[in-house]
Amino acid sequence: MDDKKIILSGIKPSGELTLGSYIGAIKNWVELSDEYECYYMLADMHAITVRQEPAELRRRTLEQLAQYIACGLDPEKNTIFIQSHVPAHAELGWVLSCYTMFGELSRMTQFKDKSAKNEENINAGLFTYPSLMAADILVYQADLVPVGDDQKQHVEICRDIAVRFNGIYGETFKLPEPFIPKAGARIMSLQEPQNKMSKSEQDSGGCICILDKPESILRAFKRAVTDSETEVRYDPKAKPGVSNLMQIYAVCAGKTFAEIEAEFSGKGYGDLKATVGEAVVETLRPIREEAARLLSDKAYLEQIYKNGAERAARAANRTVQKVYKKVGFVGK
Ligand code: ATP
Ligand code: LTN
Repeated sequence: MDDKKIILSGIKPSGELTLGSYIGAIKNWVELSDEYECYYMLADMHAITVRQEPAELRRRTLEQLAQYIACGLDPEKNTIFIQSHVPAHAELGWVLSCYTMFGELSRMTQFKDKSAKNEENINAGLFTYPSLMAADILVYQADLVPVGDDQKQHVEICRDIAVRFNGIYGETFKLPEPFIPKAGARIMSLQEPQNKMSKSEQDSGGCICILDKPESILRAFKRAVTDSETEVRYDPKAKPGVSNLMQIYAVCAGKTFAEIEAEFSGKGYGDLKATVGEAVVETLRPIREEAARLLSDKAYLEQIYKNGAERAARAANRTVQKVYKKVGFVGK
C-alpha cells in the first residue's frame, strides 16, 4: 500500500454540489480511488473566503460528506476529512504564503472573477487562497490532483511554489500534476452555455445539483438553451449549448460523440434534451437516495470525518515538521 501514488482533492461546501463538480471532479475521484492512496477533503476553510451563513455552512458540510460517500467514495479505502479538522493545512498555508508572490496571485482568474462578483468583500483570504490550496496538496506530497479545468491554474501555481521552496531548501515537496478529464472538464450552464455551470448561480435554471428532484432536472434540460440550427453535432465553438448537452450525455451514458451524433441524426433538439435529462436523472437517482439515507445517520458520518482527520493529520504533520525545520523554526 505504501508505494501507491497519492491523490488529494477537495470541494468547498459553499453551495450545493452540482452536476459540474460531479462530472469534472468527484466521478474521477471514485474511478482513481483503487489505484491511488486518496485524500478527499471538504474545503470549509476555503469556503469562508466568501461570506457564509454559519448554520448553513455546517449543514452543507455534512450534506456534502454524505454526497461524497453516496457518489461511491468508500470511506474505508479513502481518507475523507474536513479541512478545518487538520490544522496542518493552515500551518503550511501560512509558511507557503511567504513563498508566494503578490504578482502571481494577482494573475489568478478565480480571484479576478470572484472579486468582480463580490466587490463589497474582496478580502485577503480570497487573494491568498492559492497558497492555502498549495498547502492542501503539498502537505500530503500528492502526485495527482483531479479537478475540473477551472482549477488548472491553481495547481500550476502550487507547482511554482513547490519548485521555489525546493530551490531554496532542497528537495522538500513532490511536484503534483493536475488530472483533468478528457470529457466533462468544463460543464457549461444550461442557460448560458458560454459560462461554466457553477453552484454560485443556482437560481437561474442553468445549474443542476446532485440532490435535485427528477422533475426539476427534466424541466431544466427541457429549457436548456441550444441554437437556431437543428443538427446534433459536436462543435463547442459554433454550438456551445448542444455540445454541452452532448458532453453531459457522453459521460452519463458512456457514449462517444460519434455514437451520439448517429443516435440523433434526423431527430430534433427536443429529443436530445429529453434523453440527456433522463440519463442525468438515472445517474443522480441512486446518489440522491443513498445521500438521504446516510444523512439520517449522523453518528456514522461523524465517525467517518473523525477517523479521516486522524489519518490525514498523521500524514500532514510529517510534512509540516519537515518544513518548519527547513525554514529554521526551533523544534519543540
Ligand atoms: P463556485 O462557483 O462557488 O466557485 P463551483 O461550482 O465552481 O463553485 P467548486 O467547489 O469550485 O465549484 O468546484 C469543485 C470541483 O468541481 C473543482 O475541481 C472544479 O474544477 C470542478 N467543477 C466545478 N464546476 C465544474 C464544471 N462546471 N465543469 C467541470 N468541473 C467543474
Ligand atoms: N480551489 C478549489 C477547491 C480546493 C481544492 C483544494 C481542489 C481547495 N483546495 C486542493 C483541489 C486540491 C475550488 O475552488 N474548486
